[in-house]
Amino acid sequence: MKIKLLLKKIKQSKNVAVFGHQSPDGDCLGSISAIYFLCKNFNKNVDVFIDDLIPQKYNFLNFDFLKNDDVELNKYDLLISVDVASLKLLGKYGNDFVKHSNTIVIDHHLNRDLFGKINFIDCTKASNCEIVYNVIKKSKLKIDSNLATLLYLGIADDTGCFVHDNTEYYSHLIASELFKLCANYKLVNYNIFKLTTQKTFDITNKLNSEIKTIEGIKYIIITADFMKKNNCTKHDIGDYVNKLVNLEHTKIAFVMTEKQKSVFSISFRSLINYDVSKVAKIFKGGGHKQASGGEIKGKLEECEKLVVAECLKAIKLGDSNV
Ligand SMILES: [Mn+2]
Repeated sequence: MKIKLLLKKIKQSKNVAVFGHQSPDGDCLGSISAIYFLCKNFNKNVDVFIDDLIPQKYNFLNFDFLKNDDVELNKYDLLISVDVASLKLLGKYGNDFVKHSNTIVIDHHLNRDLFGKINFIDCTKASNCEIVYNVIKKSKLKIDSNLATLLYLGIADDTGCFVHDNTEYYSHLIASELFKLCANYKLVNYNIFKLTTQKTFDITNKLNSEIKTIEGIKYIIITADFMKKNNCTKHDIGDYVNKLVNLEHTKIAFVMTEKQKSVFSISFRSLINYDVSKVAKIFKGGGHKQASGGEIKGKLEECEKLVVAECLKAIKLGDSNV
């Protein structure tokens, strides 16, 4: 029923704007592309916005249609956000998005803001691309090999190539459908899960010596100074936090990165018993139980203390539930 309503809303509109989240990942890029092609197929004028640059590792696919310019959102009669857990992640588009009268949010995150006029949420899905796949199937848009590859990218990225605990039967089922539709899974798997740049390789070694341990927490703090000294960006840091959480004796891992003076973004990961989506929520973020992100402002030492304290609480809670 809800898919029908979504398709009807798109059909009824003329000019559609689609939005993804800052720090776009494969799921965001896959979902946003699929909705873009869907709108095109319905002969809509459609623009796609992300208030950020696309990480280099996704350059093996074509996202030329993405824009990040300042734009008057009132010229669109329908706004759709995909894979965006919190309004903040829409960046500069957030304010206008909430003010607009015709908005749809398509998402799969558990702890999230309901900032759309219509919220089309399915938290049982490991990736947003699984939801979008169902939408595309209902729409009768033919899934060609390019679209199959993009949808596969989303599922693979959000499930860590089917090894994260969010991976369900359903993720495999749709992936196998996409294989049948000639998704170029080898290209995706190589570029996302195997390939490492020399820079990331070198930075990883440096970061290894910066790891701090407090009880079951392992974390690193990446200051602007460190980034400058090593001439690196957040993209070069890559998915370091995913490796950190798998270091033995770790229950929760986080990476705190200074993105502006006294403003830190935090990526959290956890083992199955520990809920970092709640921790992220305390720091104005959101995400999944085992993978989430937030932000904190203030003096480094104080921020560090606060984040560690919340992680310790989450560990205590998780331990008591075992
Ligand atoms: Mn996602």
